[in-house]
Amino acid sequence: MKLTRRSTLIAGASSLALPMTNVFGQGKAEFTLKYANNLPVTHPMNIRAKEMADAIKAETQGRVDLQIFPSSQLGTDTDMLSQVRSGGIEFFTLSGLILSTLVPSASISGIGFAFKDYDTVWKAMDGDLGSFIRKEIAKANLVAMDKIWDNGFRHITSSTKPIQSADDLKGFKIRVPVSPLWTSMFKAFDSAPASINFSEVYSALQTKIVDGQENPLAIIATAKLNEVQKYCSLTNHMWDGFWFLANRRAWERLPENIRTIMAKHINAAGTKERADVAALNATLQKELTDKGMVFNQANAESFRDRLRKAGFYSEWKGKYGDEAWALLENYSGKLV
Ligand code: X2X
Repeated sequence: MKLTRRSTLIAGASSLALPMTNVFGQGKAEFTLKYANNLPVTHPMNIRAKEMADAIKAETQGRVDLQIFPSSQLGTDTDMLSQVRSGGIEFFTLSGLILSTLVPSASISGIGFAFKDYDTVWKAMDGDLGSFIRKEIAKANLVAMDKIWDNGFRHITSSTKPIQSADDLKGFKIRVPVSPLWTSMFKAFDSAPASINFSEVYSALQTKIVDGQENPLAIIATAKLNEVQKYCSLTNHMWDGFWFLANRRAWERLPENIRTIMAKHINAAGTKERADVAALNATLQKELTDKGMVFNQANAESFRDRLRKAGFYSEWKGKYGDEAWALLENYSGKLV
């Protein structure tokens, strides 16, 4: 699977796509592999991925060159999901909720207000809920690494008004990622959700196609969404994480010792990224406030209540089925 520099452009939507290079130089590796994601280079995901690629190159004595394409350089999440399925790219990190367009049960970890804290998230995702989802992902010919990377607990931002309670979401024009669960949740709030890939979010907010969006603080800050959003309402309405996915054929073509080294460094980087995101989320409110963002604590109970009354939980329990729902409720407590 020798890939030339030229062939790296085939998958690219733009000839300007350039991988983040690493310290060992280019062109001599036996395996040149592409890892793409949708986040800015300054997000912990890309900082840890860069370290990880260097560590993989070092431990394989230069046999593996893992090239990183951040910031949706190779296309939107929807495009990159097709590319990792076809083998146009070998690796891709994707929210389980967006992955659910291919693997329906992968969105279950994003059910509204399911996890009360990170402790519970990691118990579930490193435990039987996560392994259930990984098995479902495997059926779609993708390999999910053991450790899911953190995106974080999500909060709602707006250019027009603070969101204090569920009533404020009525008719609210909000961008959501491309995923049936996200659309369903904001419809349950009576909002007007618009499915937009992350690469288009900044401009959609800037041109007021939508008035708000929702994301963890680490993304609001690194993607500079505070430049186009005034209010940030701390809703913690769901947790989201990124599965580190590999194209199965490309993964199985690698020698076993290379796979072992790569999996070790990828999972270690994911674990460090989790700690980075948690640390950032603890400090970013102040930094964003200093830049002019106005924060408020939202009334979480009013949102949960609205979801219950709209039949959101019972609808999704029916879709996932009793087995998957029971795995979730082991960590979330009774939701229906
Ligand atoms: O698209 C988003 O909002 C993001 C960056 O959080 C995801 O990848 C789900």
